[in-house]
Amino acid sequence: SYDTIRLEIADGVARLTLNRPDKLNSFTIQMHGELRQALKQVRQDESVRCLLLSGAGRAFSAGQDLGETGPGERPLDLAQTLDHHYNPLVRSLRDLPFPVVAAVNGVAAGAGANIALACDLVLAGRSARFIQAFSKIGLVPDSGGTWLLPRLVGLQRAMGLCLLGEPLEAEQALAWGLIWKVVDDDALADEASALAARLAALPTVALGLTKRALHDSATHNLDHQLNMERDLQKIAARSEDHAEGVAAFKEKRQPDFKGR
Ligand code: T3D
Repeated sequence: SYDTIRLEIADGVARLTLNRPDKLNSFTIQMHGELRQALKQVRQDESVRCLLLSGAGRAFSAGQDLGETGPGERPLDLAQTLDHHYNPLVRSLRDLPFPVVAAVNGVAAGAGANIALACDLVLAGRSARFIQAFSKIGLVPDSGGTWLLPRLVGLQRAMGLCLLGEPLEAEQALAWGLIWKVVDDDALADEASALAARLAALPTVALGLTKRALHDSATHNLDHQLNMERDLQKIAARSEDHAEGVAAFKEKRQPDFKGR
């Protein structure tokens, strides 16, 4: 079991909760270590068909724990922090072969914002705020923010968010296409669980490949992407769930997908 996170796996859904509510679920080295372990566990568990990431208490995450090292003791080489902790975390969320949902239950600041956005679908409570807090402390947005934000909201809005570091309210984030859906705060847990359960009942192989194709499209031209679709379709077509989907269609019944 873990100290700084919680992990529960049931009915095809892995629920991973950042659990340092007193410090707004900010990231420490210990939390990064536990997240690495948990994500490895989730990846190896063949029953898992969706990951749901959320935060305990009133925040999703306030990013790096700025108190972890005292003033003047901050590691001078933040490249190491990114190489060892944040970048592998973003990559492992991206590389999971099934959908990852973020339920943003409150403020998501700094790396906390960009890790939420690195998930495949982002659901937010109405009082959630997204803050590219980096500029306020003389840092550059990290955890993929400078790559993802221009793609999600366009260069001008990305620029404003990153340079000014002001909070973006959930409704505005939705209007700008940063996130999938906003729900009332007290409905977030149920809505997020329902979405995760729904995703976990879909054909997981196809969803995992779809996620990969959409994420990789950002760096491909059309020819490259057409070839990728061909290669992934070949894999999807060999899945049991494809056969089940077609059989269910022909028999006019609901499919029973197994995630294989
Ligand atoms: O190592 C590296 O730096 C590399 C990686 C960098 C990636 C990053 O994420 S850099 C960005 C780091 N994050 C921030 O700069 C955000 C700092 N926090 C805030 O701006 C505000 O706390 C929030 C806007 C997130 C929330 O504001 P509010 O008013 O709702 O809450 P609060 O009162 O500020 O915070 C509540 C408590 O959480 C408070 O502790 P206390 O006084 O009750 O004991 C506060 O100090 C603590 N807290 C909040 N954020 C952090 C934190 N403690 C440590 N680190 C934090 N990031």
